[in-house]
Amino acid sequence: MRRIFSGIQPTGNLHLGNYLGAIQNWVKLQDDFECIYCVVDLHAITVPQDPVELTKSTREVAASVLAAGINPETSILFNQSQVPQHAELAWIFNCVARLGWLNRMTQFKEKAGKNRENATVGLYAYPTLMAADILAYKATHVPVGDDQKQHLELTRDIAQAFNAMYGEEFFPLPEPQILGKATRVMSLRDGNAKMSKSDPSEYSRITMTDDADAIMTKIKKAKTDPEPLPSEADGLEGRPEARNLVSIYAALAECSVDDVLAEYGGQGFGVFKPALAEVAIAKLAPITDQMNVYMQDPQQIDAILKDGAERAHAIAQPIMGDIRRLTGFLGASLG
Ligand code: AQP
Repeated sequence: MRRIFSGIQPTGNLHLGNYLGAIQNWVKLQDDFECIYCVVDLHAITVPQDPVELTKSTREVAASVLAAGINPETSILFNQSQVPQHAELAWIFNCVARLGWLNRMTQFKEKAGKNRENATVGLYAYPTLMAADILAYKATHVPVGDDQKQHLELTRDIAQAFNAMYGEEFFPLPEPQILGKATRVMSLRDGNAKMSKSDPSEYSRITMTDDADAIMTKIKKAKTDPEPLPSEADGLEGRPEARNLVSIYAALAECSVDDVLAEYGGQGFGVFKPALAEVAIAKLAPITDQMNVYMQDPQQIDAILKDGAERAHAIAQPIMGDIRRLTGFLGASLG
């Protein structure tokens, strides 16, 4: 059996990195896999959230995913907190994972920053919840951006440790699927930093709600160096901003970096940036329009998420029943 699970946080407007690193691949995988896609609101509250904004972002993220082409009839789309097995299994995994394993997680170090003592316990335990998200469905494949690779390795470690503790090959070891030409889209302001929803600069990212003017302005303002583009990919070495823009172009146009450089090698950014903006607008504008249609009907979004949650629950509940028995918990869960 091949089952996909992947999630996305409702922590603000989705950006081009989320689209190219995750959602574009989610859409393609629908043809070949049973797919479960989740708006991970339990993950979102690992950092402070305004409750009204969280509800709004949950609907917005669901609308973006639907607008990008997720079919809620063939795939399952829901928000995490509606299915209690995620939190229940995360607790069990908190009692399997070791402090030493979590201490190695680079995302916690980056997000906690210098004020580590003030970070929530939830932010620290984020990877055990992510392991629970995936393994509550015994998912076999997990499409993610490159930034989540380490968490996926931890998920495999947890699955293996659980299987060893309880003497059974209960969980599959899920495979990361790091797909596409832009597995790590970088900030438009700094070619060494990941494009991220939480970057304070609006100009660091293109969001799924940006209109054509905003996309053009942000790309024109993107940081670059004064050299023209090289004709070969080797020439992008040591030029992180140029590499990022060329990779974004290749991912959007669904061609190779070599193809992009064959066309634009020798040209300056004065020519390349408007061309990139046109490709981005052509790709994103129809999605943004469709997203706005969904956003005008929040009840429809809520109904899709509820239906998805019921179907997700129907898969997770019996698996959780088996986990409870293996663990030695008396009685059935009410959740
Ligand atoms: N810059 C990126 N390039 C490629 N893929 C990316 N993803 C995120 N940023 C990039 C992928 O998008 C999926 C959902 O990510 P997420 O929202 O769950 O969390 P995140 O990785 O923490 O994203 P952000 O934008 O950095 O959010 P904040 O700022 O709120 O923490 C994942 O598959 C991820 O790999």
